Amino acid sequence: MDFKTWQHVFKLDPAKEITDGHLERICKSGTDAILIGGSDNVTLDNVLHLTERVQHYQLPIVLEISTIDSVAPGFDYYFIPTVLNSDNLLWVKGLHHKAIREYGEILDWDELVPEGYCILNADCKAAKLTDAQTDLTTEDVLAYARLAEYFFRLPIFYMEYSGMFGDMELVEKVKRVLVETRLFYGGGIHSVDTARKALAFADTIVVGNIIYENIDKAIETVEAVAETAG
Ligand code: 1GP
Repeated sequence: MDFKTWQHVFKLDPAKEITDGHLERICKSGTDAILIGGSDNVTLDNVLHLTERVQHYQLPIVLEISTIDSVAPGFDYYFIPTVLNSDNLLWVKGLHHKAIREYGEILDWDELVPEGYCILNADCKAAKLTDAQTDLTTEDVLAYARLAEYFFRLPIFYMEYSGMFGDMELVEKVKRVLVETRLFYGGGIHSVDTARKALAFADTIVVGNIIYENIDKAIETVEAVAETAG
């Protein structure tokens, strides 16, 4: 199992309700992995509860860490965002420093995967929470991508449009400047068509909200992967 081969990931929010039936459909959909993460009301309790339910299925499970208090053992990977377009150092390296100060001795560094986030939707919760500077030109975004690839050597550059479908021309341009760093795209994928468009340029697409709004449409997004592979 290697996250570098994943093309499609469902992001489940531990603060949101999902029925057993819907969870089963998500986990048996053919997606490559389940990512557990959210922006608010993420607690150790709801993370553990959701994780336990997902563990019934033979799928890689990732915890995307948003608060130190809700970190639990037993995941295949821990994705750790560093928000490249935030001027608030807490979200760039402050929380990371705090966590390493506390758990540095016992961490399994091979399980930790840093993600260079570039948050591009000013209205999303993550942008507000992290004071992200979302008013960016193409050159700004390309520079963040190169910063991730060549300066910080991050394994993932994550274009985060959470809640809206992003600028695919920009996604294409970013993909062209990345070599080793994987391009993750998330935001507003709510059909096979939007999944297909994003997957034309991104290495990995992340599908979130639609799971809770229209389960059939969410499941349909996985079809885009089969098409690319074929
Ligand atoms: C959120 O990038 C993910 O962190 C997915 O976005 O919820 O808009 O699908 P959506």
